[in-house]
Amino acid sequence: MKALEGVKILDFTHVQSGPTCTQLLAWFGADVLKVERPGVGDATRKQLVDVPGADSLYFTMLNHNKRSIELNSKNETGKKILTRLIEECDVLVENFAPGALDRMGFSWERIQEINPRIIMASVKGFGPGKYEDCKVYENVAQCAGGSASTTGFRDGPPLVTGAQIGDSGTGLHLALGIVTALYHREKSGRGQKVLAPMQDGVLNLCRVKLRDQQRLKAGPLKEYSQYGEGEPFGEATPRAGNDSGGGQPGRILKCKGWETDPNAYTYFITQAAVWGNVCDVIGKPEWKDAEGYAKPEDRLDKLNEIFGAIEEWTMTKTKFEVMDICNPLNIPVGPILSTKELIEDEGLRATGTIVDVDHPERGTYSSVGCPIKLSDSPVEVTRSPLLGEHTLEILQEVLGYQGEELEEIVNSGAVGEPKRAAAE
Ligand code: CAO
Repeated sequence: MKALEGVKILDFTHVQSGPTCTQLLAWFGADVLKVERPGVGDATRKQLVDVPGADSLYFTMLNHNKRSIELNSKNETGKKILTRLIEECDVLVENFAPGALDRMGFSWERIQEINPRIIMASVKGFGPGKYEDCKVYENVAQCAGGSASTTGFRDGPPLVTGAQIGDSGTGLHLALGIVTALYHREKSGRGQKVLAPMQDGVLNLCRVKLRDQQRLKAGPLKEYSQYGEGEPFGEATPRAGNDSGGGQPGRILKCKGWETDPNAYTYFITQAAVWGNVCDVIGKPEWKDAEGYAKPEDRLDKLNEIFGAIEEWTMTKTKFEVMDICNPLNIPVGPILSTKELIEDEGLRATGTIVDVDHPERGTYSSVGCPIKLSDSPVEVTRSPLLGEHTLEILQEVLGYQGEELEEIVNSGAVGEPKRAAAE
């Protein structure tokens, strides 16, 4: 039995943030019923298409283990079916633009009236306030949540990150809110509204940058490279390049092959506790006890020289050799792994974090599996549904429609053209 077996999710999500949340719930065993506009579906199905005619990787990689029902939630029959789905489901998850659900006629008050036990979980760009009505995408959230202003180099513009912290990060926050509300319902008997604004989610992930914002009042941030370089601090936490956030100096350094391989780099932390080991490894044993080098605070104005010397050594080794040499010495290092290396990684494949999935339209593709491992609820990744693949199944099995009533629904156009043929 899977952890969330028996939990039914009315999945009204689209694009990335909401779908990552419901995909996690599906992986943990929930029955996720993805409601999609007839004939159109989630817009990502046809975005960034690589195999003509097939659902895109954008869609397939965010919608595993779900069932798809085509439903026009704006016509009368569609609204009737949606009402039945709300009655049957434990959770409604949505990430429409602000107000879209109300415009369909399904306000939180109405939803509660239909099913007082239901949990309604929403991703929005911003929480209540002056921006609450804005539509928001990933990079907007990264910019509004403190990530962009603190990412990049001091002498360059703000940068967005490759990690989708606005979308997938908020999906994670929302999933936690949902399971917490499900746990609460066990005691209260009632559902509740769960809101995960993307700005707030990004800000939560930028917590240490707000720590530094407040530390500025006490003087310059000494662990930032700019302190050692004599550059003054402004009013806000600056962009820290590749400095590490925890107070131990760290940098990204070139490794053997960097001239041709854009990922032949390693992260290298000169942790104070293993300074002696660092000096030995790079062939500078004299720095261990030398005046101006022995104590961490004395090294702050020499970080460029020190990392320069370390880099002369790392450039003689591959990033993996650096790892093999430094790890046993407790020197924290990490190879910069490319997406190609990750997708081929045997270790990640063995744990199911990278999986191969078969798809009837596109053949086999690789995906990121479930990154969270429950010992008693293992995850089996199954392919994403085709548009409306389970419309009839859901109408019959979940909602109990049969005979004439089912025929009427199918003929009403509320559940999509192809299904009419299938029913006949
Ligand atoms: N049947 C009938 N109508 C449907 C439907 C269905 N099954 N599913 C959706 N619709 C309608 C909606 O009701 C809405 O209609 P109205 O505009 O008349 O209210 C319309 O389709 C468009 O929905 P939307 O406004 O959510 O979509 P959009 O493309 O205009 O905006 C996005 C997309 C992501 C910017 C917006 O949904 C949003 O801000 N969401 C919240 C934040 C978020 O999750 N952002 C990240 C997305 S991932 O990058």
